[in-house]
Amino acid sequence: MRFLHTSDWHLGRQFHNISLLEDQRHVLDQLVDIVRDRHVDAVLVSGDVYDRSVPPAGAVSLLDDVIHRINTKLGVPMLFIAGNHDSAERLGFGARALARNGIHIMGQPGHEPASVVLADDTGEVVFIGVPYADPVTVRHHLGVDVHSHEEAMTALLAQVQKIGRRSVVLAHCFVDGGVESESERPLSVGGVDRVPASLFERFDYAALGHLHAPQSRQWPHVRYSGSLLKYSFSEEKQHKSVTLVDMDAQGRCEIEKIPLQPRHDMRILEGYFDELLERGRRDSGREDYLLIRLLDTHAIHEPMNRLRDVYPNVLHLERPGLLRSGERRETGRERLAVGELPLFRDFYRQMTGDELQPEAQKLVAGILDGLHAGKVD
Ligand SMILES: [Mn+2]
Repeated sequence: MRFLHTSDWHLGRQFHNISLLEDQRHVLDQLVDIVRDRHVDAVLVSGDVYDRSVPPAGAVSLLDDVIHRINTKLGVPMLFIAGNHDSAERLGFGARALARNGIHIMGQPGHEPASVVLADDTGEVVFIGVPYADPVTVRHHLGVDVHSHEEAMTALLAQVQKIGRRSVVLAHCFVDGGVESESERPLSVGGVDRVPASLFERFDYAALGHLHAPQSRQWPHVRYSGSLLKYSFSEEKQHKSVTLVDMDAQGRCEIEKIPLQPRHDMRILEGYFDELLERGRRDSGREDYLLIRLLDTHAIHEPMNRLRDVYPNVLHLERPGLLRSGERRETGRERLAVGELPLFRDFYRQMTGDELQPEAQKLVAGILDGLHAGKVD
């Protein structure tokens, strides 16, 4: 049995007010190619299919298109569970009807976890779907007294009795010790959202979702595929991929990470303004989504617009050079290392090409004093 483990598509996500839909389409095209070229038997999506409980229309059409290409055209079954970003009810629309065509959407926690049996020439594999559910929801659905995510997941998995054949579990949760990224929405406040990896040991493969960095926990078969794209600058150094799993007749898994090539990479650039403008003219990744950290200690007029002349997708600008070091708690003006008069001198120089003369400096200093004393409007 060969299946493709993916998760955290987050269709419809915005990043710094930019829609990532075309970036998502770009990697999903690659995913469809992988399914076809590698003769995949099933595609798994372990939650956070959409970014929001009410996804934008474009995200719904994109999912519809991907399902059409993978399932209708290539005839490959797809299995989905809901993540903490999905609305279980909305994701689950038409699930019973779609299941007849090999689209298995396991949105809501039931009395027993939903399961799907797929077979190949070495026998059957049961896929068990444990959609995201917080302790309150599990209490409600199962009538058990659980308070932590660990107790909730334990209760859900306790419903899975003897399996007696090869098994794969799909779950959306935070396994203890996992590496976090900034783009994950915490499942609860205060760290009680962790579940131990040992809960998944007895399955032949655990296809996990929630953490956006690809990683395995404790055993190679308890694994996060990671998100389709980088969804925060904290993921700058990650390599996004989908996980191809080859399961043999005994349930042993061979794992291959297949990299995805983003339409725009996400990078952090650090340096001096003039140097970055210069570098940008030769940079083949000019179109990447960038966070730029300027080290200059003087004020620069309209740095964002000027940087965007060479790097059109600068999404965020930081000016550590203008901030006092080691005083991170201060906010706004208090944090500026450079006084107002020197800032104005920098501005004047950039606007006129001349230095502000001593006489004019005195005038500006007087106005600034007046402002601080509340005498000038
Ligand atoms: Mn996610």
